[in-house]
Amino acid sequence: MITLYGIEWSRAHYVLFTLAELDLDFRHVRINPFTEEKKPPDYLKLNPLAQVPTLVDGDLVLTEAMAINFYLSRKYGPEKLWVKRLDDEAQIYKWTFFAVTQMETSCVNLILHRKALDEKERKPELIRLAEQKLTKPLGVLNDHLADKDALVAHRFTVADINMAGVLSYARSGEFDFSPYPHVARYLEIILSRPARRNAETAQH
Ligand SMILES: N[C@@H](CCC(=O)N[C@@H](CS)C(=O)NCC(=O)O)C(=O)O
Repeated sequence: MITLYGIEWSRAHYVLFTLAELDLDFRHVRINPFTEEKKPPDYLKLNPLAQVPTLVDGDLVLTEAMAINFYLSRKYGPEKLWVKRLDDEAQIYKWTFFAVTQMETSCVNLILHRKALDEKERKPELIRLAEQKLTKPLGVLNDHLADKDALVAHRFTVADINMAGVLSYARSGEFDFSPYPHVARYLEIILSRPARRNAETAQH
């Protein structure tokens, strides 16, 4: 039995998208990382950083959302979400690391400082910095997507789940994607997939 820890608006949503694409059965423990729910010793044994998401699948305990998505894709959906050729696999890693290292902090800051935090904790300067930092990587991504609807191998893969998951924080944080029309079109395609919509509403 698979168990996923982490409420749906946390980075657990990257994993919920993958579980839904693969139509997998799982138990969802909706831990809110900003409350005491993440502090019980049993949970800290699974995730010593007291963060979400965490996945448990049999004897495997796995943290880090992107690692979880790679694992689920290779184990349960190699034909659907993974690729056969090593150079395509390398591109899955490249675009996932690109999303996480070049863009994730900025995307999360947009939603935190525009919407999620109490108004008195919001910092407009972090919004400006996030928008500025996104310019270069989004330009690169926009060029890459000019003639395609998927990042790797001309078909939907886990790289798209990871990229769209990260960028969805910017979209919810009211980032203006109009200077990046190919990214905007791509996001619309990926985020309107039925599995993604189901992942947002399903209860497990
Ligand atoms: N690199 C980790 C980051 C996990 C993370 O920061 N999760 C947030 C929620 S989205 C969290 O648990 N924050 C609470 C905390 O850091 O104490 C991953 O991708 O899984």
